[in-house]
Amino acid sequence: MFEEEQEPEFEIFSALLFNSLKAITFMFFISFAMINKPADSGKVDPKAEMLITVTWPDNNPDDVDTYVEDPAGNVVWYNQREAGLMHMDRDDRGMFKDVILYNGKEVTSPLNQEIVSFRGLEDGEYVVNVVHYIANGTATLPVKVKVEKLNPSVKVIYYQTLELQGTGDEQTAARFTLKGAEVLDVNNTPKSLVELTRSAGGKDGGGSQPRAPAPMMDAGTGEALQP
Ligand SMILES: [Ca+2]
Ligand SMILES: [Ca+2]
Repeated sequence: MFEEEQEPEFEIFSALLFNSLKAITFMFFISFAMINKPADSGKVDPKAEMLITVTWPDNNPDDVDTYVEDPAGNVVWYNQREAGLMHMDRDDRGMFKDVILYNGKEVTSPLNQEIVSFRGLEDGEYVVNVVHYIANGTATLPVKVKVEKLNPSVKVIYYQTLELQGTGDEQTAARFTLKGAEVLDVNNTPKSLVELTRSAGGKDGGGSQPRAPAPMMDAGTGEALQP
C-alpha cells in the first residue's frame, strides 16, 4: 500500500528530471553553436592591452588612414592589418562602401573610425600617425586620436584633435615609450611611417600617393601650426 502510493510520484519526478536534463543538454548545444559562430572581420581583440582609436566627423567623405609602428619596426596600416602584436579592425574610407544591413535594408553608416588593438605590449617606442589619404574639400579635417592602455585599468595616455590639411598630409599624433607597466615620454616629434611602407603602393594599386611636407607642430598642444 505504502509503495503503491510512492511509485507514481517517483515516476513523475524522474520524468521531470529527464526532461529537464534534455532541456539543459539542448541549451548547452545551442550556446555552444553560438560561441562557434565565425568571427566578424572587423572585430577587436577582447583581450586587448591597448587601443588606438582614430575618428573623424560622421558622414565626412574623406579617407583618413592610421599607421602605427611598434618598437620592433612593424607597421600596421590598411595594407598590413596584422603586424607584430598589433591588429587594425578595418580601413574606413569615409563613405566608400560604408554600408550596413539594418532591418534587411542597406543603410549607409555615418561612422568614420579606425581602431588598432594590441594583444600584447613590448618595451620601447611606438609611433601613431594619421594620413589624409583623400580630401574632398578645401577645409581642414579635425581627426581625434585616442590612445588607451587597458590593463589593469583603463588609462588614457593621449587624446588630441589634429587638423589634417589635405590629401597627402601625414601627421605624427603621438609617440610614447613603454617600460613594463609604465608609459614614458609622450611626444609628437614627426616621423613619417608612409615612407617606410610606400614601396607597397596605393590602395587601388596605383602606386604611391602625392605627399605634402609634414606641417610644423606645437610641441605643447600637439596641434599642427598653420603654415
Ligand atoms: Ca582609411
Ligand atoms: Ca566611414
